[in-house]
Amino acid sequence: MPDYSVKTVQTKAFQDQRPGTSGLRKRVPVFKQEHYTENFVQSILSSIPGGPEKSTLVVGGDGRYYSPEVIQKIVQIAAGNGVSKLIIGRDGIFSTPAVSHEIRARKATGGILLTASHNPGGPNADFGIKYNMDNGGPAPESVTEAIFEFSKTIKEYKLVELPEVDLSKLGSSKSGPLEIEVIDAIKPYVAFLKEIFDFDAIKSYVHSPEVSVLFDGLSGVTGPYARDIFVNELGLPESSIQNCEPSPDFNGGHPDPNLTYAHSLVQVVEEKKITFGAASDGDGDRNMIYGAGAFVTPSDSVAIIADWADCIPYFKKGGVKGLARSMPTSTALDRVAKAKGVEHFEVPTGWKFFGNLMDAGRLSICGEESFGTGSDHVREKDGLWAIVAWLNILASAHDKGIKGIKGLLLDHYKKYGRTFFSRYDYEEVDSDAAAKVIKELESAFASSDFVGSSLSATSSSTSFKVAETGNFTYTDPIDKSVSKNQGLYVTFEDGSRFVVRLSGTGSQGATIRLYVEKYSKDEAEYERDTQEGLKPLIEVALKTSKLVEHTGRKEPTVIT
Ligand code: VG1
Ligand code: CO
Repeated sequence: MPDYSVKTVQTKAFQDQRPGTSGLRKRVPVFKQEHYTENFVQSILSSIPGGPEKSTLVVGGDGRYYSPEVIQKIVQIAAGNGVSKLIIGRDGIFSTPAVSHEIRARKATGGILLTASHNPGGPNADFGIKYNMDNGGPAPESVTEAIFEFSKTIKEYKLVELPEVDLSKLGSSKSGPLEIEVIDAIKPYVAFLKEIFDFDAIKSYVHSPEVSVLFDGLSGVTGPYARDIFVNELGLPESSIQNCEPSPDFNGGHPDPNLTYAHSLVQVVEEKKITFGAASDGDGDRNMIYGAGAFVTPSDSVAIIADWADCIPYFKKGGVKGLARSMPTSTALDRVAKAKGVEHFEVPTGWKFFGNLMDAGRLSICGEESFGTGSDHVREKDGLWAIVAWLNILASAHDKGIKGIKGLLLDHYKKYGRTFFSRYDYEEVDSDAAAKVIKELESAFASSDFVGSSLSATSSSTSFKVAETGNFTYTDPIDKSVSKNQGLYVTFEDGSRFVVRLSGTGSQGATIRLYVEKYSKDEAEYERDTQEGLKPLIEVALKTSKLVEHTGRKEPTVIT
């Protein structure tokens, strides 16, 4: 008889296991330290509201380097903590939105997601672990803080020594006290998308002669999902998808769908004049929409999806209850909410802040400027959902004589005006230098004559009059929890603004994010280059924060 008794392992606590914007993200060698991963898994299980006993957890991730080993650890520690059942994606492959859906569909207690999202993978790159709740959404701050508190003083963890689980074999089995079900994580999710969208309309649209499609999985988790959607369901050729084999190190790439990192997509789209190109990130929750000569900013994307929601069966049936965006995301969505007469919300950065509003039936569609778009069909942002939503909308627009991505963008600008938006990222900046930038702005805000003063850009003889400044604080309208220090903002009298905040997902040093936004109702600007349109504002933001002086960085690492 094998020994299935629970063993208690003595450990030492680590002080650096505070989950960030989206889970705990560190370099693989950090997670490989003795007890490090086990401590964090135990801290998660011990922080599950209601306890881990008799729980059912969904487990999976983007298949990045070190995932198989961590899944085996989770199996043992789950068994040691009285978890009843684990539902695991075959080979550990499970996109973040599909985990969210599975938790909801199976009424599971929660889920453990193994991903560092768009961060590179590999032996010296990033790994990540995050916990999602029974609503399918990322744990709220109250739970992530409980996990952190537990991790700081943990003295022991519990496990049952079990034989290695074969993750390639579908089906249920008993592993000691634990039931394990290895499932096909692709099919239920794709079936769900087919309920949400009008696949017949999409199918006829993508087969019309002037339309061509290219999806790039960036060697992340969405590859098998995309093959099922584009090739099997929509009947497109294999050549309509690329980089669709999940790879533990994303084939040496950076699985972040933006113009810088998704160059494999951008290049082919431009070369072949593809009308609809799209990509998603490592774990499948982000998306980029990009056709030949037409890039959609994520802030515009969510506004357009909201504006056209009626052509999507899911919203035709259930209606659009409310709209929301993260604070740094452009205000394009607010104008749609106003036109539609629905509530709109501004929440801090991070998807966890949308969940309560959705659960309360007050939010249907939301987005973040960081290539995150989604709805209340799950409780995570959802890359493939957004991509299929765009196809559904383009099909409907096509019938109304609006052609392609560019046609849709111009139509939107004519109706609402255009919001120019850009984000400058300064990655792996020295932490002290980053702190100085924040201090610089805080002291500017503290001076009594800053509001009302004019900040001028020498490059274009434009000046901006400061209307309001602050450090964003959010009070959740549902549970009244308060989140402070969510980003410094300066709003100008013409409605432009800039925002500065520090990233909560980086794994090394500090990353400064600078967000700039300008609104225009001048038709002459609708086809203007974004960076050109924002130049004076960027100059003013850099001058006010003394960012170049403090960090020594003349240029950002990435511009989106
Ligand atoms: C970034 C983005 C944020 C997003 C988060 C997780 O966070 O700015 O909008 O929700 O990543 O996305 P931060 O704290 O680094 O700015 V993902 O695709 O990594 O789950
Ligand atoms: Co992601």
